[in-house]
Amino acid sequence: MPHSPMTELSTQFLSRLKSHAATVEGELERLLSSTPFADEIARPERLLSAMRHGVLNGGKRLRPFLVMETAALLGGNPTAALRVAAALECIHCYSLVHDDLPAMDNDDLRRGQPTVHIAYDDATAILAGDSLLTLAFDTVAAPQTALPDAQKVALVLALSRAAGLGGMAGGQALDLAAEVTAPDEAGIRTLQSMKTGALIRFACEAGAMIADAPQHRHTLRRYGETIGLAFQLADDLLDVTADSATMGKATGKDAARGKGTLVSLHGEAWARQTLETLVNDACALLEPFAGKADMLKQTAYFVAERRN
Ligand code: GRG
Repeated sequence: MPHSPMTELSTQFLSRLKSHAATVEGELERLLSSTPFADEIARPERLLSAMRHGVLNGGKRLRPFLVMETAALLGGNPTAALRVAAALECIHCYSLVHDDLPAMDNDDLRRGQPTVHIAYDDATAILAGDSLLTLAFDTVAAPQTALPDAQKVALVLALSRAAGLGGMAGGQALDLAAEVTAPDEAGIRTLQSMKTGALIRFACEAGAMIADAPQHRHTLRRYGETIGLAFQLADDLLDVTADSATMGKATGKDAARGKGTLVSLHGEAWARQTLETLVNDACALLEPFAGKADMLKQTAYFVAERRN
């Protein structure tokens, strides 16, 4: 990427990504402990174990990183950001657990390990996903999330819109329909912006919401949309070029199913050129924050260049 503002990831970025992931995993451990929360009756052992399998199993923790970094950029409360970050990861993990089910993508491997329905069973995987989705909203709304109620309601609303009918779940429905009738380019872009883009966009907007900085919400939303596009394009490229051992999941599935992607429409060279443009666009959006946004600029590059 010769025109990109950076040609390699700094060790500071990589260690920050790792340390945020560890912090989020600590919070997820607490959320998924065997002790019931107030007003819960009991936590069934097998269901809890399946949820833990679906969540505490590696993963880049990119979405939590974006929540924490965008909040930090604007001086948001880091503890509240951590709670929202963990909530978002619960929704991401639920989507992976359900996506892997036989009725959807029918995958045996995720993050290099057996998928939840393989390690447990289909019904338990469905319930694990359901419970993770609910746990996300519990986490934002709970008293431990130290934000004014109005901010929590706004976050719950934005998260609902990103995850539901008009966001990720709707995008998954369009994706399933695309296996029957191939969408045109506009259709592919819409389904991808919903299925993958919506949660990434929320992750970035959430920082402005946590920091109560509405004047920056639009910029971070556009940054999120831009890196969301880059994330999906990189994913489509990896589906063609990477092996399943590196990815920790099956690859080559889009082509095997004849599923149209922007890479199959325009080719790998176009995809790589577009990725470079998207990274530059994302970094340009962050220019007003100057050096304070270096981590987020590097994130754009990381998303485009990722190997798994
Ligand atoms: C079942 C409602 C429902 C939605 C499923 C997210 C999703 C929608 C399906 C996953 C299929 C897929 C491979 C989508 C491409 C992009 C994507 C979400 C990849 C996985 O995200 P990463 O790379 O995964 O951030 P890790 O494991 O690092 O968290």
